[in-house]
Amino acid sequence: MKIVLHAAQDQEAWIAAFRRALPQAQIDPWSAAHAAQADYAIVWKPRPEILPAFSRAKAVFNLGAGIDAIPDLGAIAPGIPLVRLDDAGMAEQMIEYVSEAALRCYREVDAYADQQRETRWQPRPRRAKAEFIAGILGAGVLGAAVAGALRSLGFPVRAWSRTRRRLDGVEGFAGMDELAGFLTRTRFLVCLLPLTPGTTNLLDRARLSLLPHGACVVNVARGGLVVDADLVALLDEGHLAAAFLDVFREEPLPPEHPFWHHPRIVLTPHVSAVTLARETVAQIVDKIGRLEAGLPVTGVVDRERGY
Ligand code: NDP
Ligand code: OXD
Repeated sequence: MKIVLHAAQDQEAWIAAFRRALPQAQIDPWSAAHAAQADYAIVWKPRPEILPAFSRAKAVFNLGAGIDAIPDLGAIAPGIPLVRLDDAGMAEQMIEYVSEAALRCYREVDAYADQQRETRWQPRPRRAKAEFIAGILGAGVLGAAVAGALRSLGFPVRAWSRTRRRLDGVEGFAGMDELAGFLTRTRFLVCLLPLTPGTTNLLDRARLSLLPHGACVVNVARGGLVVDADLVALLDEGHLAAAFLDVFREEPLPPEHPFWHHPRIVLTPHVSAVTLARETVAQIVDKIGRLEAGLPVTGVVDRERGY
């Protein structure tokens, strides 16, 4: 079996890890000649000329959950499935990241930190948990996992998706018609949508303004989902209390970007859920085994929907 791997980062380490897991396979870095012979392709942030060369591959695997870094989905021949990571250890990491942010907002950790700086002893009124409604944009692999975790912390949870999802104990909202209703009562908003033409700039001033006064926003999906200037304006005006941002339109975030020094923004460098080598290699190897056996695999991207 011939596999070609092209990764914008850590390519040598990925090749070594797949060689260890599949010693019988020939695994090479991309070249036009290797690609033309490849049974499988494994890519991360491929350059545009890479993908059309996989003319006889049985599948192209993406070393991540989001496929927005693939410049042109049409560049992969129509009969070749594009398979993304589903979970592969990322759900647990997302749960940790979002739960920390939720508890930090709900328990007003930052307000107490301000009081400590002012040497001020002032218990704040206990907030009603029933009013701290968490809303997840996206009810897929990661959104559903985060929704379940926030439920088990005792928060009321709602989730918005393209098609209606039925998740245990979670109020479901679907489609553009129900987005305003979803946002108006959400005090803690988590964005876990893929970046597609249908979701780009979704969280603009008009939509973020629908959140109740004092709401917190977490973006762990992609920077292009949020209009940066609108988010900053609503934080400055006090409509939003805080934002937790892990993803940005441009990464690394340029040093002059206002997010860096905003007092109400907590910023991390795209680490909320990293691609874990062991879990990722195991998942892709398992899927190759299934495809070789003629069995279906999960995580096949629907190119029409774009995710
Ligand atoms: P899934 O494909 O499993 O879930 C996507 C969800 O978004 C689905 O519920 C889908 O609806 C919903 N959705 C898509 N388009 C729309 C739309 N136009 N309107 C309403 N809902 C929509 O993806 P994952 O949960 O695995 O991952 C989500 C995203 O998280 C990834 O695409 C990636 O960008 C990001 N990510 C970020 C990481 C990080 O480190 N920061 C790590 C991993 C992922 P439906 O259920 O109807 O299909
Ligand atoms: C992903 C990511 O999409 O790392 O997997 O952001």
